[in-house]
Amino acid sequence: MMKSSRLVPGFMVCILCSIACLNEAAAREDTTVNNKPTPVIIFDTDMGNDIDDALAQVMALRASAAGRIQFPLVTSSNASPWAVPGIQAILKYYKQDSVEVGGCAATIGLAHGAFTQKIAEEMHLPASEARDAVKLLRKVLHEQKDGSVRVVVTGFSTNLAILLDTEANHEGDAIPLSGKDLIRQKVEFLSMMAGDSERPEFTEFNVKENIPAARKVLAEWPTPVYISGYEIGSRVFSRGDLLQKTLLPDNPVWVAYKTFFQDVLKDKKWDRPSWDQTAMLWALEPDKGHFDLKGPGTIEVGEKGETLFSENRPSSPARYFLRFKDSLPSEKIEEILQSWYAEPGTELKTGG
Ligand SMILES: [Ca+2]
Repeated sequence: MMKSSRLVPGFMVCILCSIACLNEAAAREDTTVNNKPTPVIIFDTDMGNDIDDALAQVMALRASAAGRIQFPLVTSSNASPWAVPGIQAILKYYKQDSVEVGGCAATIGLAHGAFTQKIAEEMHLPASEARDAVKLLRKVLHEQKDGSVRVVVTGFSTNLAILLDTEANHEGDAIPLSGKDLIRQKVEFLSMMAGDSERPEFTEFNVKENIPAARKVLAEWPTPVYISGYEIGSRVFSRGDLLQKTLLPDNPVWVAYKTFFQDVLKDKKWDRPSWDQTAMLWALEPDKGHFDLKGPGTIEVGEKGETLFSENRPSSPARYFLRFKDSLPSEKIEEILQSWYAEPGTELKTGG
């Protein structure tokens, strides 16, 4: 059952002001800054295993709709046949179904499809066995301006590890660069939800489900890598009662959110950590100072999937863990994230 408590009106006003500020800021930032190309977000997600991926996708869609980024591609690391149509259902609702979607290149790791199947079927989208994520990653990277792409991975590193190993003219694609050279040329940085910077012995889910892939990406990815560890997202919550007021009832993200809590978690408290959204926030606004950084350094993946940070042996390029700033504790990050989710017009649902 949905919680019946209502928001404090002042808090709601604050959120709605934040939404307005976000839209105004988007308009201001629409123009190219410092002659740098508009950032391009490529989102690689295990959509279907947890609900935070869906909210991270909403953030990219809203930034794209405001002209702040380009958003040409989502790839799945969840091998469920419902992952791709689930992602497409959200794109369709947000009227951005020209975004390409690639299916997981290998069947590795947990592949839940509970909420993705529901939202796909409601949108009359069929299951998909496509395994074309790496093919699409190469094609879309090749099409972008040099240094413009920010890759956000909020699931397993499966697709990115395979991409790293591709040769020039992979499967006859006529792209004259290896995967590693393509990344080096096109990608500004990688933002990952993975690991834990406070508990080196902890084996975080995204790493544990494909340890060799995470190890390969952290060792070989030829750009800076920023990691939002378990300890960041687990202190920042998405709130069911707030989402119910700020997402329209037919929004597949809201349908997915309800389905996840009712059918998967079977939990009556509809609040969930924001692991994936914090990684997306960093990719969307790296210059806004939302987080401090631990690093640069090396992050190695241990035998059981531990993420071992070493500041004394800096790698080139650098790896960083995000850290909370004293001036922006988890509650403040939570407010910032909520301002990204709310649909225009949802103030009508709040009753003032
Ligand atoms: Ca995820």
